[in-house]
Amino acid sequence: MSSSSTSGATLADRVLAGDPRAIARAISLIEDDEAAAAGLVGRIFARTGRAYLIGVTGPPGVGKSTLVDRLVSGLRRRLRTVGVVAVDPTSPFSGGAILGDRIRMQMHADDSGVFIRSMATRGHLGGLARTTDEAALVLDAAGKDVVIVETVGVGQDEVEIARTADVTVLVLVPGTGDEVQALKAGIMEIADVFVVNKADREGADRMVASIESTLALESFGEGKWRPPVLKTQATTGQGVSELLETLDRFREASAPQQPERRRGRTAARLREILSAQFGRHLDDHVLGAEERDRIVEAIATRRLDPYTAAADIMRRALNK
Ligand SMILES: Nc1nc2c(ncn2[C@@H]2O[C@H](COP(=O)(O)OP(=O)(O)OP(=O)(O)O)[C@@H](O)[C@H]2O)c(=O)[nH]1
Ligand SMILES: [Mg+2]
Repeated sequence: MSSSSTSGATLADRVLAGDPRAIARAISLIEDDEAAAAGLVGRIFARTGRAYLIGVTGPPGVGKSTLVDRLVSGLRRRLRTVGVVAVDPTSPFSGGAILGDRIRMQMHADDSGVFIRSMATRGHLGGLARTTDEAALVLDAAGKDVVIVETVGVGQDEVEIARTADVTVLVLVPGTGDEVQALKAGIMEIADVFVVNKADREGADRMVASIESTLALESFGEGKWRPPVLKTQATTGQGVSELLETLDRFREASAPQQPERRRGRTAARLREILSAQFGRHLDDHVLGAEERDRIVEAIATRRLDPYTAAADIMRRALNK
C-alpha cells in the first residue's frame, strides 16, 4: 500500500514535469485502476485547468484522426504543445486503436511537444467519460497547451464527452445528408463548429447546404455564436488553417461563457463520481446480492413498487 502511494507521488511529479513515459504510465493507470487513478488525480488536479480542450467527434471513418493530425501540425507551427486522446473503435480485424497509434506516432514521433494516445472504446472501468476526462487532465497537468479529445460521436457516452470540451467540432462527410436529420436530435446541438471533411468527394457543397439549412431552423440570439460550416480535406490539409482560425475565433468569442461551461462539466463529473461511489457503497455495505435479487423479484411480481423499494434502501444507506 505505502509503496504504491510512494510510486504514485513520484509518478505525479514526473507527469507534472511533462515526462512522456510518466504520461503514458499515468493514462494506463487511469484505464486499469480506478482507485489508483483517483489518487493520481488528487495529486495533479491543482495544476490543471490551463489547457484548452478541443473535442472532435463524428461518425466512424469520416477522417477525424487524419484531421486531428493536421490540427496537431498546425498547432505546433503556432508553437503550442498538444496532447491527444483518441477513442478509436477497436476491431481485432482493422487493428483499430493500435494501428492508428502507430501511424500517428510516426508522424510526430520526434516532437516532444506532442503526446498522442489512443484508447479502446470498450472496457473502461468507471466508463469512457471518466477515462477520457482524466487522461485529458493528465495531459493538462503535463503542461500541454491544447488537449484534443477524439471520439466517435454515435453513443450517448461520446456525446457527453464532446459536450464537456471547451469547443466541440463535429466532423461529417459528403453524402450523409440524410444522416444530418437523424443526428440532429443528439449531436447537432453540441457542435460549435461543423466540418465537412472529404471535400474532394462529390456532394460536399450539398452537405454544407444541408447543415446550413438545419441551422437555419434554429434561432441564434444576438451576440450568440452561430456554428460555422467549414470544408476540409484532411488528407491534403486543405481547409485546416481556416479551421484553426475558426477555433481561435470561437475561443475568443466564447471566453465570457467558458467558466460557466467548465463549471457545468465540473458539476457533471462530481455527480458521476458521487453516484458511482454511492452505488458502490450500496453494493458493499447496504444491499447484498441476495437481498437485491429478492427485492427485484418482489417488484417484478408486483408485490412491491420500485419507488417504495428505493426509498427504503435510501433510508438504510443513510443510516450506515
Ligand atoms: N478522400 C478523402 N479521404 C480522407 C480524407 N480524410 C480522411 N480520409 C480517409 O478516410 C479514412 C478514415 O480516416 P480516419 O482519419 O481514420 O477516420 P476516423 O474518423 O478517425 O475513423 P474512426 O476513428 O475509425 O471513426 C482513411 O482512409 C483516410 O485516409 C479526405 O479529406 N478525403
Ligand atoms: Mg479515428
